[in-house]
Amino acid sequence: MMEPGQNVDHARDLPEKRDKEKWLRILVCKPRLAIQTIRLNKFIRCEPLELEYLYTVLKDHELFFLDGITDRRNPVRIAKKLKPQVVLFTTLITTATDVLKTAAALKKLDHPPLIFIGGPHAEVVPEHFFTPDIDGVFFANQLEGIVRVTDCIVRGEPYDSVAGAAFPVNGKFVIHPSPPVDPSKMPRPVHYLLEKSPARYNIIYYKPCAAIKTSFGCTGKCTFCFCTEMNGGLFGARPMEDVMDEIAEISVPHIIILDDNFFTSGKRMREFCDLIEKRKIKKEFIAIGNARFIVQNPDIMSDLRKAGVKAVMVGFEFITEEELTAIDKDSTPEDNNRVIDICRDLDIDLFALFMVNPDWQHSDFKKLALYLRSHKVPFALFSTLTVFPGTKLARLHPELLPTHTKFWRYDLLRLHQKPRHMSSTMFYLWLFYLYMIPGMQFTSIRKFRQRYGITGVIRHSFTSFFMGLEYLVKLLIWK
Ligand code: B12
Ligand code: SF4
Repeated sequence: MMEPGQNVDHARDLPEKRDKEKWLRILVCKPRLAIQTIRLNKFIRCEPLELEYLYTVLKDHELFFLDGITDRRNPVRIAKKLKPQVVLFTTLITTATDVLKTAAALKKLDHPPLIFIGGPHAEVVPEHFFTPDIDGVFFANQLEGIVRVTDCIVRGEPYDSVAGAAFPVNGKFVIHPSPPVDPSKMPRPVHYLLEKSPARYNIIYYKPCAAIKTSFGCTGKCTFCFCTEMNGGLFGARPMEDVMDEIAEISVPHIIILDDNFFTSGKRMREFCDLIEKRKIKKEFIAIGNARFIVQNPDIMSDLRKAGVKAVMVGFEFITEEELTAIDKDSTPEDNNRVIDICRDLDIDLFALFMVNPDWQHSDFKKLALYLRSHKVPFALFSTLTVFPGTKLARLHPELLPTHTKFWRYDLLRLHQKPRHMSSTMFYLWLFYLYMIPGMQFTSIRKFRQRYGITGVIRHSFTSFFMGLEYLVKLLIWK
């Protein structure tokens, strides 16, 4: 928990400073992860950029932050002491159940606060939060919306027609549409929490690591993907000069770029490289990007490497043409193979993201295991193909939508239907086995040794193994 917000003079587009008497006391919560879900904390602790964006636009109020990822205290107990007038929740589908329960408990306090919801899940499926305990759900241009609403509250005016949000009127939520955010008008976030405790945030061995977001939405149209539905289904990017100003202010050596696909155009990537050089910025970047761009632009990838892009996360998804076509992925198995070679040649760390399908036979798992070994994939993550509410896949298969409220089940590992050719236990054992393969490869051990020395390799191997075991136990207990 942090002290009430202090003034930082370079945040832009902020409302005029208000009379202190009129400040609101606001508790901003990022919910804890459900006990049943997998915590990546040992390897990944991402800077909570969404909390810092909220800090940036609301910092004239008396703000208290509770980041459930690093602080497991109960928000209701904290609210009892603080008596905030407003509580804000940022939400993913996995935390929706917890948020709704917490909201119900907050409304039973002696001084019940107003409760507003935002974040990725609210952006696409706001209706999951339309309950009597919630006072507003923000789904488009969320930052501008919350500034408008808090201003109205301070002035004692009604706020229930603010665009980009839904508010209850006579017990029924009324939706007020808004175009998505205009990235060129977004405030530059103040990396307040990072600068306070830089050592707290890391992406594997990139430590300390900051997070930035240079664009919103994705140009890809993969059927299973939630990201392509975000930002009103459109893609919008911040001006690169503005991004550079943000990077120049960050004090830590590593930065993860949280764009769903950073590699959207050659022109934008060249601008990034030129500005990094011109401004003499020396940072290491981790970027999320698509295979097709990497394969079609090895020269730009080489420039990006020189500009500091040291690691890429690439959605390989599947290793067969048929499966890639079925999900409307714009890359081929050959593209994925080339990505491995290009990254190896340029000494870029590759984190390959794969999916496993509940319809798979044992032979499909074996094929993927063989692929990982023969292509020496150094780092990989595996998700179970999941039908997320709000996606194209959900529209195609409405019968697979949740009939329960255990939203924590959407951790991208759990099964939502019985596997077609094996038991659930066998499916999870295969998943566990796949997770163990990349860490045992010589290429990944060598990378860890370069970073940590031999004791680091041993420590990491133990951590990976026991974390894998924790995954397996949790998956088997809460199948
Ligand atoms: C980076 C990332 C992570 C990081 C953590 C990031 C973080 N800051 O905590 C890591 C790798 C740890 C991670 C883990 C997981 N993630 Co993730 N992640 C992402 C990714 C790629 C980017 C997120 C991002 O851009 N954050 C930056 C902030 C600035 O953006 P933002 O949260 O959208 O916030 C903006 C607005 O929404 C607004 N806002 C946010 N909160 C609030 C609240 C209020 C009140 C208001 C007014 C405004 C507001 O402020 C910001 C201004 O732009 C997204 C994809 C995406 N496009 O969102 C997936 C995504 C959010 N993750 C997802 C999932 C499922 C997970 C996991 C469950 C996966 C797993 N295997 O366990 C875990 C759960 C972790 C958790 N905390 O619960 C899904 C969520 C789907 C859903 N329906 O909710 C996404 C959309 C990916 C996908 N394709 O499905 N993730
Ligand atoms: S899987 Fe990747 S490329 Fe496809 S829509 Fe999602 S973020 Fe975009």
